[in-house]
Amino acid sequence: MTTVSLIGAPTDVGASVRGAGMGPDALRVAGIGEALRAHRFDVIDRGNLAGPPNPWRAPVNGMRHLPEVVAWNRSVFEAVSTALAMEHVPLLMGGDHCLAIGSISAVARHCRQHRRNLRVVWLDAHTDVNTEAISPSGNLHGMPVACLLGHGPPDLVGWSGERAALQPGEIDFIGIRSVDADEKQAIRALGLQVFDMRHIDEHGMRNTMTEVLQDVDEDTHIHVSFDLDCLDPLDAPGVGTGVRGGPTYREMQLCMEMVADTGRLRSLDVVEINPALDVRNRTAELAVDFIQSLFGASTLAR
Ligand code: 6HN
Ligand code: MN
Ligand code: MN
Ligand code: MN
Repeated sequence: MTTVSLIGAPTDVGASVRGAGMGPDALRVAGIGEALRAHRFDVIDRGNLAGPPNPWRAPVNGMRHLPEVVAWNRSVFEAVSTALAMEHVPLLMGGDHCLAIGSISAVARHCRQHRRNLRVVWLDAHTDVNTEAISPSGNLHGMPVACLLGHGPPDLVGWSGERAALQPGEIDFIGIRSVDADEKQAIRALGLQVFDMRHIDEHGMRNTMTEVLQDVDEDTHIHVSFDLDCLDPLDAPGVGTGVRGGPTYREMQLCMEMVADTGRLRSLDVVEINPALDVRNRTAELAVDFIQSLFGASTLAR
């Protein structure tokens, strides 16, 4: 039986809107553990990691709260590494999206040690490829992908054992509709594969996901990094940086189902749920709904 390790990281140090630190408990209240157990997973809730409070300061050298972001990511890196070493599926409950640095660095190191191919599926309205030199906000939740590709402050780069935890060809972005001007240049320079909303409009989610998952094989470890602002804010109001025009409920379900069908999902981030902005925990409940599909609940054959 597969064991899912729930890891809470209650912080919003990477954002400039407060509230994402309450995400882990919102997911627990929405029944994340019970939902996975109902689908016959073993679930261990590791509780919440500890870390520094949000000091609520202005950016320094283009980055807000760098020491705090480093500290939180260190804890996430350790916890995710521990879960992977036990062959559990780590499910990181954020927190803001800066935590993907620690989470995916741990996954990348694990994949290299075990000679597995890594595929990261980044579900987000944003690409999060800013660096401290080009970020308009200084918020580190807009920079995790750049750090994972080896472009960021020394303190946030190289944790996987190599300068770049990820190669550009190992990550695909889905649902994108908000990219900053200089961030676009960075995406082009890096050669990243971005399936933006325009692509989904024109080709549909089915063709998009077929392309994303085409080279997945039995040695592939799929990591999904699920930023809830990928969804339309009409469906998921509890996010700090919502952008209208996201995938529909069914499009997102199909995306999750097609990942589930591969049988290769091995780790997951669920981030950016902001209960302070939510309506009756709707966003956390929606997240649990999609997570169940991602783990194969809506496939009739299982
Ligand atoms: N997120 N591109 C904007 C920035 O400030 O860099 C927004 C980033 C949002 C990050 O939602 O994970
Ligand atoms: Mn994000
Ligand atoms: Mn986002
Ligand atoms: Mn690709």
